[in-house]
Amino acid sequence: MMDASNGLRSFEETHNADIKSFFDSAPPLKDGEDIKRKLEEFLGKKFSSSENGRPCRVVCVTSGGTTVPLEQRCVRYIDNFSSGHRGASSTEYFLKAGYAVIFLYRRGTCQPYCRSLPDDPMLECFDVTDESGITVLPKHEKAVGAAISGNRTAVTGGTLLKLPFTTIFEYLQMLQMIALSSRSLGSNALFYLAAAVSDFYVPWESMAEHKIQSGSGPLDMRLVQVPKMLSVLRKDWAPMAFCISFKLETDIKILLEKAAMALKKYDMHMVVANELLTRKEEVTVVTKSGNITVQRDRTQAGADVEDPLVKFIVEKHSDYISSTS
Ligand code: 9Z3
Repeated sequence: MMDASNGLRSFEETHNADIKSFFDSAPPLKDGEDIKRKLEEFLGKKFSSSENGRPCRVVCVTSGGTTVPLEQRCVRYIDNFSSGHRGASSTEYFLKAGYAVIFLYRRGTCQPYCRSLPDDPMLECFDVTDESGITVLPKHEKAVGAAISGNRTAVTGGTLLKLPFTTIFEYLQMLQMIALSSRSLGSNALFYLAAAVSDFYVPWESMAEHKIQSGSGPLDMRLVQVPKMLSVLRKDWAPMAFCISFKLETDIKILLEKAAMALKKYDMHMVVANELLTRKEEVTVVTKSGNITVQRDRTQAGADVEDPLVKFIVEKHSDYISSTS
């Protein structure tokens, strides 16, 4: 739609058009129907259950980085550093706090309850016995036991739903699906957007179909900006949900300023600001009423910054629920 007064499109109209064109041209999710069914089943249980008379709270934790394919039959893609540690550990703390968690994670990144396992657990934690059976090596017994039982209790208990993505196209379509399905939870829904989302992408229709050939000299490629979905998540997809986004910078001097801008621009309830090198030690939670620095407990070996961070968020989410009911 055009602005009748000067024939120019407003910022909002352009933004909405960018979002529409992103979704219209994205390759449809291969297992979209299956994901929808899993979500409905998972959330269906949450609507009907309430603990201690309190309606069930559901958090969508996003985790790991999105890829940007360079070819439709993808051989090469742009990626980012995110390990998924933040999302996986936060998921454990949200489950501990009584939340049901939709863990939207990048395939192959860190998983809840598996953080104390070595890189290749199958090969490093197990051994073959004389009778051709498999045994857990004593030094890994505790970690393997905790991983299996933690994961099983949450998944089979119906409090953890894991949904994997790889590309930016999959991630944003799945986020939209989750947000729309969780609308009816109102303020009991929480979005904790820790995934490192690509800022630029190659639109599907302008992407080479086949593997780009190396013989054709230097590669010129136009990447366009990924439309920011945070404002549409807040305004349209799940307007009652409590929304927390993350801001990552490598230059500490601009971090808080950028986080404050995101808070305002996308109308987030909180923005968690973190710097690449210190992200496991401390974060700053930026809110409309001020900034709070959260640090991991350095007196305790192996303590996570996500422990006090999630406790703080749960408290603020409770205040929000009370203020909206
Ligand atoms: C974060 O800032 C996360 O805390 C990290 C976690 C990705 C740094 P790891 O996975 O690291 O534990 O290795 N995530 C958000 C980054 C992001 O893409 N934010 C967007 C932006 O900065 C806003 S949605 O523009």
